[in-house]
Amino acid sequence: MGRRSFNRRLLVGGAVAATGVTSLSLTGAATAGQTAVPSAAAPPRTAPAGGQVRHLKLYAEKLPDGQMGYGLEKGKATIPGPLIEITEGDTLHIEFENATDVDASLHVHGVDYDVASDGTRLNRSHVAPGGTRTYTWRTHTPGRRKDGTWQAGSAGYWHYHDHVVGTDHGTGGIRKGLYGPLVVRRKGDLLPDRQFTVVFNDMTVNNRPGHQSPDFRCTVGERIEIISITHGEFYHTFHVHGHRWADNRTGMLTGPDDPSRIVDNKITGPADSFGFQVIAGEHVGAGAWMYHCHVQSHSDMGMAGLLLVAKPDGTVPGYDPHHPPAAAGRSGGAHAGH
Ligand SMILES: [Cu+2]
Repeated sequence: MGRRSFNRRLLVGGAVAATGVTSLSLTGAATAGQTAVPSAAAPPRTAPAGGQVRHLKLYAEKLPDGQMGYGLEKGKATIPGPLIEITEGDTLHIEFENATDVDASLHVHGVDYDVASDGTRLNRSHVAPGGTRTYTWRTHTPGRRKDGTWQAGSAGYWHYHDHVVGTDHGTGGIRKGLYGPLVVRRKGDLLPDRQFTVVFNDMTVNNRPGHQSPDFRCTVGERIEIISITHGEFYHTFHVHGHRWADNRTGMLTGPDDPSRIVDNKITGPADSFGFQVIAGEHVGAGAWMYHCHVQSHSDMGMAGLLLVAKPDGTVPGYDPHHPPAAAGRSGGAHAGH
């Protein structure tokens, strides 16, 4: 389940059929199931200019285990919800259907919307059970205001979540899994071959029970993108073994003079989000590389999983999937990662 739960993308308004796919990419990156073929010579694809008007249907549902999730099709809700990708300048109309038996909503971070798309009970922008509502997210490019000052664009690693289940702050909805990632690209941003979303929610990763955190699989040389979101009551520190990134908007340096700090660990608090791209296994090779919260008691309690970087033949050196370190917790996975 873990492998299916992290890499779900869909091209809408593009050429890829939607059936059975549970996320939305409007920037042309690889889709789920496609095997990216890394090439050392070919430059990575980049995000095209925005300015499109997009439409998307999104459902909120109760899952069989009592949790809740967002999905692009009925019966296909996931935790986290679908990865939605747009480009600065795009407008996205989301027809949201509340298929749960309680009031629910869709509230987004980072982009532009009016109060009717806020997704809170206080301005009546939530949805009753069985109801639908269209939420509109707008984005803009960076530029100079008329007064000469500079305004930021919408690009970033953002997220969306319910804001009404349980309390007027969506505390119950977030706890049960009503959240998902949103990536807003800037024209020219590099596009990844593969994407993984890691949500530290209370003491879980992606609402999975302790010591059952998802593993993420890729092939050495692929340009992978990790989207990190935090929810719940605690602070966490996201760490991945063998890889490092720039602590800026894209997670990548733009050139030799980019002063962004290089990190391999980042502290996050509730509702924080960030992301980055790395070349899987670059300078370190294929292997079962741990990722985990670096708050020691949190990793001990199971907030740890594996970034499985396979060799081109599909094998992961030192990793035996038939003997997962479940009994001893993911801490046992350290053997595979070292
Ligand atoms: Cu933690």
